[in-house]
Amino acid sequence: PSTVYLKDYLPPEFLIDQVMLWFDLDETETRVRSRLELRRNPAAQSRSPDLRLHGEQLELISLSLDGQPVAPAGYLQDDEGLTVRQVPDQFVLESEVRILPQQNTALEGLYKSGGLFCTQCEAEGFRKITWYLDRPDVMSRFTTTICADKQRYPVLLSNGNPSDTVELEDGRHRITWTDPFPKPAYLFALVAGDLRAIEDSHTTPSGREVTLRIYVEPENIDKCDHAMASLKRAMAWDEQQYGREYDLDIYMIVAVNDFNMGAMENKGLNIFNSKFVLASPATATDRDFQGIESVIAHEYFHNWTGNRITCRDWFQLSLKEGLTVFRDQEFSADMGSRGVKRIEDVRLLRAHQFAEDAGPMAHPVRPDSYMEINNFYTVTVYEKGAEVVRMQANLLGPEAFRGGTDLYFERFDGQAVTTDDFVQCMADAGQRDLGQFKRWYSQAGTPELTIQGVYDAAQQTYTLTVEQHCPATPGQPDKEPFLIPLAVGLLDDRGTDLALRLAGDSDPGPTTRMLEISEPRQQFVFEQVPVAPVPSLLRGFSAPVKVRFDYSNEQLMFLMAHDSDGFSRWDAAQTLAQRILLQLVDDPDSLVPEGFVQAFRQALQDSASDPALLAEVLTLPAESYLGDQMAEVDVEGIHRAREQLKTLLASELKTELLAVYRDNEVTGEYRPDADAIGRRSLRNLALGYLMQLEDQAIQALCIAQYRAGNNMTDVITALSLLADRDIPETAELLEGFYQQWRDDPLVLDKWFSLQAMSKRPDTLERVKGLLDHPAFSIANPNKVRSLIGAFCSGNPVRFHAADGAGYRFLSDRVLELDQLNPQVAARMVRLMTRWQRYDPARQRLMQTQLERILHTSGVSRDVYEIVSKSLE
Ligand code: BAL
Ligand code: ZN
Repeated sequence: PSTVYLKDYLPPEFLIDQVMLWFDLDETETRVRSRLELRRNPAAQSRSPDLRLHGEQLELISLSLDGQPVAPAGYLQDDEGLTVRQVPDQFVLESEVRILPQQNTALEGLYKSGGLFCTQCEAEGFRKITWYLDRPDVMSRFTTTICADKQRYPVLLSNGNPSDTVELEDGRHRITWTDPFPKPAYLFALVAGDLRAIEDSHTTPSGREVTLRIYVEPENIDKCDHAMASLKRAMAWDEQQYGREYDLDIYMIVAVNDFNMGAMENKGLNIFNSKFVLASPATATDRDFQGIESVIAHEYFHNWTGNRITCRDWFQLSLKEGLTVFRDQEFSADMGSRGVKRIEDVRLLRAHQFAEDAGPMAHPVRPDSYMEINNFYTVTVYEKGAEVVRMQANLLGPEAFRGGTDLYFERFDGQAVTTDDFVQCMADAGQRDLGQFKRWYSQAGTPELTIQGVYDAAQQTYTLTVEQHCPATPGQPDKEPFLIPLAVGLLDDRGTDLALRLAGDSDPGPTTRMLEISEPRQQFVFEQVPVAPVPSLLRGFSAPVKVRFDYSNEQLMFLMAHDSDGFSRWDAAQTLAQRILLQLVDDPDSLVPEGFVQAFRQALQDSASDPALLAEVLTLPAESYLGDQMAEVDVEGIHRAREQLKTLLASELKTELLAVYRDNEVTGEYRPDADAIGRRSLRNLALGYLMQLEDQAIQALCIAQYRAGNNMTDVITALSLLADRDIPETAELLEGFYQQWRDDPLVLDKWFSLQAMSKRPDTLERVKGLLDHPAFSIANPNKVRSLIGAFCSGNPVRFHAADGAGYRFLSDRVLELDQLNPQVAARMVRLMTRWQRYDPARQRLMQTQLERILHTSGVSRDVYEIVSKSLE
C-alpha cells in the first residue's frame, strides 16, 4: 500500500458547485445516479487535461458529459477511481452506478444494518457510493432523492430539509432532501427503513424553531428520552458558551445496531451506534447514560466545529476532533461533577494515549503521513488533540480563548482549514506568538518534566527547577522544546494554599500559578515563602505531560488529604498506590505503609466530599497502566500485586467498607444525576473490595444486589464480581441474565464483556465458546468489541498468558474479521502491537502472530499498516 504525505497536499483541480443524487434502493442492488456541476478551481496549483474522480466497488452503468454519452475511449476506470479524459473548464458530469449494500460488511459507504439502509462516509466512504472528489476541501450543495419500497422503508432520510413524499404506482415512494449548506462528501448521509421517532423542538436565540427527531427501530421507542434531553441541553450550552446556534429547521438522529464508530455528525442527520442513543434504567448503566449525553453533545457540537468549518485534508483531523472533544468534555463537566470528569478524562488519556505515544504507532496530533486514514481516528488525534486545545485555553484564559473561537467562526465559516488556522485565531485573540506552541501538533511523544524544589529558609524562597525532555518516537529522534502550561500551587505545613509571589512580582498573586515552560531547563523562584512548602504540580492536569518529582510517601499522603485541587488529590493517591503496587510486584513481602491504609480509611469516612471523587481516589491504577510504568511488563506480578493490595485493604477496612456500602444506597426512582451516580459508584467500589474477602455473607450481599435488580449499574456490577469467582450460583445467574435479556443486543454486549473480563483461569476457553453463541456475530462491531476487544484489552493476565494462546486467539479473529470489516480488524490487531514491552518469550510469541498476519495474502491496507509499523 502507498503512503500519503501532508507535504504533498495540493488544492483540488476541480470544484463541485452542486450535486444531485438519485438513489433507487432495492433488495438485491441499489442504483445511484449523480449529476455533478464541475468547474476548474481558480486556486489550483496544477492543471491536468483530465478529471480524476474517486470511486471504489462501483459498477458503471452510464456516463455523460454535458448531456452527451462519454465514449469508452473518453474514460478509464480502475480499482480506485475514474479518469475522464480531456474535460472542459466547466461542465456537467452525469453517471449511474450499481452498488450492493446488502453485501457491504465493511460498514463504509451505503450498507444494511438489519432491515435498514444507512451510510457511513467519513473518512472516505462516499467513493463507494458514486464517483466523486472525495476529499474534505471540496464542499458542495447536495440534493438527494431517495426511492424505495414504501412498506419496507416508510422512512427515507438525508441531509437538509425534505420535500413532500411522492407515492409511486408500484408500491414505492420517493422524497427529495435539499441541504443548503455546502459540505464535503464525508458528511453525506442517507437512511431508509421502518423507523419510529420521538419528536421535540428547540427555539434558538435568534428565533429559529428547530424540530428535533430521534429515529429508532419500533421496539426501542421507549429508550430515547435521555438522548433527546441530552440534545436539548447540548444545544442550549453551545448557544451560551460559544454563541453557536443550529442552522437548519430539522435535526435528526438515527440509531443503528451495526456501526464501526460511536456516532457520525452528518449534516442534519447524525447516525449513531445504538449504544449511544438507547437507554432505560433497566438496561443502561450510569456510564451508558453519561456516554450518551457526551456523544450526543459531541456530534451536535460538530455542526460548527467540523461541518460549518471543516478540515482542509485528513491530516487536519484534530482540527475538528480535538476541538470537539474539548467542547464535549467541558459540556459534561458542566452537566455533572467537573472534578470527576477531569479525572476520568486524564485516566483515559494516560491509559491509552500515553501508551500510544510510547509505542510503534506514535504519531503527532497532526500526523504527517498515513497509509489508511481510518487508522488515525486515534486517542492522539482525539484526546491529546483536546488537551492541546485545553492548553491554549489555559495559556490565554477564558475570555481571550472565547475571543479566539469567535474569531475562528467568523474568519473561516464555510471553509476547509488547518490546525495552523485555528492556532492563528488563538494567537490573534490572545495577542501573543504561539509559534512554539504549534510543536504540540507536529511532534509526537509525551513530554516529561523533571522537577526539583529547594527551600531556602534564610531567604524564605522556594525554587522550582523544571527540565523538559520528550522521548524519541518513530521518525522523530529529536524534539524541540514544547511550550507547556504548568499549573502549580504551594501548600504550607497545615495544608493551606500559599499566595504565590514570583521574583519580580509587586504583590502576592493567586494560589495557583500557570508557569510557562518553554526552555529545556528553567527556574522559578517563589518569594516570601514562610515555611518549607509541599508543591502541588500540574494542577487540573494543565498539560498532557508526565511529571517526575521526588515526593516522599508522607508528602503524597499530605497532598491526598489537603490539596485544594481535586485532580491533584487524586493524582497523589494514584502515585502513592502505584509506588506501593510496583514494590509489591518486586517483592510480595514488602510492607504497605500504614499511612496508606489510614488514608484510605479517612477517605472512606469522609462524608463531606463528593462520593464520586472518593470512588476515584479509592480506585487502584489499572493493571495495564501499571505495566506501562515498568521497564518490562510483569504480567503475572502486576495481577498478583494488585489483587494482594485490594485484599489487604478489604480486610483492614472491612468495617468502613460495609458502612459505605450501607450508607450510600440510593433509593427511589432511578436518576442518572451526579449525586446518585457518585453514590452508586462509591457503593459498588466498596462491594468490589469486599468481594476480595471470599466471604459467604458478602457474596450473599452481592447476589442480593443482583437479584434486587434496581438498575443496570448495580446489576451488572454484582454480576461482574460474581463472574470473577467460582461461586456455585454464578452459572445459573449468568444463564438467567441471558434469558432475561436475550432480545436486547446492547444488554447482551455487557453480558459478553463481563465474561470476557473475568479473572477466572478458564476465561479464554469460555470466550472461545461464546464465539459460537447464537447471540454473538463477528459481523457486528459492538459484539466484536464486547467479547474479543474486552478480553484482549480488559483482561491482561489472561490475554498475555505465557503459552501464547491469547495471541493466537486474537490473530485468528483478526484474520477472520479482516475479510469482513478491515476497520474493526485493524482496531483489534493494535492490542498486540506493543510486544516490545514484554519479556523475550512473549515478544517472540506476539511477533510470530504478527508476522503470520502480515504474510497472509489479501490482508487489508488497514491491518497491513498497523502490523507492518509495529514490526519495524
Ligand atoms: N467524525 C467521526 C465521529 C466523531 O468523531 O464524531
Ligand atoms: Zn468527532
